[in-house]
Amino acid sequence: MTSGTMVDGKWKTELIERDESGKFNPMATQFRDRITADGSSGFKAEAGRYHLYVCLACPWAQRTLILRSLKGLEEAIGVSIVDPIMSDQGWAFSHALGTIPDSVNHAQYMQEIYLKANPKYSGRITVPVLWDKQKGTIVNNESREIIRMFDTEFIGIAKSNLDLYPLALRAKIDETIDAIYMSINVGVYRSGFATTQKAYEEAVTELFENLDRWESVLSVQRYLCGNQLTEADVCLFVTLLRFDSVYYGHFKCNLRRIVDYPNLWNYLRDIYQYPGIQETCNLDHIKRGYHISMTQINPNRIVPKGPILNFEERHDRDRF
Ligand SMILES: N[C@@H](CCC(=O)N[C@@H](CS)C(=O)NCC(=O)O)C(=O)O
Repeated sequence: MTSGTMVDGKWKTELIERDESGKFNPMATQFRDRITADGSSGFKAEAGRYHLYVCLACPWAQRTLILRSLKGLEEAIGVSIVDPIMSDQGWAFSHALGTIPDSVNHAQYMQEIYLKANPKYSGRITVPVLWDKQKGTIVNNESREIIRMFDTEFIGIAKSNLDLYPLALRAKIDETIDAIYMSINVGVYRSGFATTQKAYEEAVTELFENLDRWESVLSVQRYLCGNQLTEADVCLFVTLLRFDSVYYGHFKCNLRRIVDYPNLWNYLRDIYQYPGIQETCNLDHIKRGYHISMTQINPNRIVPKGPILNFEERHDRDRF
């Protein structure tokens, strides 16, 4: 990957993290503050105060865009979209189709945002990033926590009262997000980034065991935690959306495609067709982002033409 890492505020180009057995292990993110409805955390939920930095190719970033859309937070929380092709300085802003330049910090590269928050920052320069315009710093760069804040803290600001973390299901939702994280959401990266046969086979086996398991859960209920859409579905959806177009070929996650799983494939289309979600999906950025940016996996940077998929085809999930 033409990617790099910050070390004490200096950009170093190097390979993505792997341990000595060839396994990929994502680094923990470092900005972990919380926005709260009452402001007790120092970051009060307010319209116009926060800004979101995303990449449309990135599944983690898409989670936050989906919550922003489903909750009706578009006017309250601004957004900038980086170029899907990573530059030799990491994520960059451009004027390419589907991008939105940085109207808040007027940065050229995402690394500038991290350095504004901490001039001595060491770590990866990732999206999504939630920026506080008032304090001039990063609130949080962990998608799972950002979606929770959007879902539960923007009371009276969010235009929709859709609740994706309902009280009665909270434990189940957290458990489900945990269960799909390493095995599926990171599992596809663990397969694709593995540098030994053993690490790859372990990851791909665990990935498909888990897809099989959720295929069976989805044969008796509409969504992962029952018959209502929750944050857990958003977390799985972003991986399923990219699966057949990117992870199947590029990351060698090729025991089966999502279209081969009747329940997962219908479930994927059900969520895609849920009002507000389709607008956050950009298959062009997704395909070019992965295939062009990850040159250690795809050195000639050729972007596959297919597969032909129709996410708008009628689904059968209203049977529940
Ligand atoms: N744990 C983070 C992961 C974010 C992440 O890894 N984003 C990727 C894009 S898909 C990224 O920005 N990678 C750049 C890099 O690692 O250099 C989250 O869920 O928000």
